Amino acid sequence: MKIQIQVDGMTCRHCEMSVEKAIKELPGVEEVHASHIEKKVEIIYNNPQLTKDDFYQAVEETGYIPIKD
Ligand SMILES: [Cu+2]
Repeated sequence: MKIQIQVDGMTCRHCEMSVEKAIKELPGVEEVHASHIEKKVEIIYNNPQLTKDDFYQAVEETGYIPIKD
């Protein structure tokens, strides 16, 4: 499964890594690519129980701002 979410507040590679690390801790997440320039996070995962809200929550816990659609 693949999903893309919008995240505000990232300004550099360090921010991207914080977001990537937080999302990678969710069960079944295989790959995370965050871009502060595009304000996007792409997630590849293999767990049908994960929802967008789980990703939003993981981002919020890092202090960044998910743009919920
Ligand atoms: Cu940063």
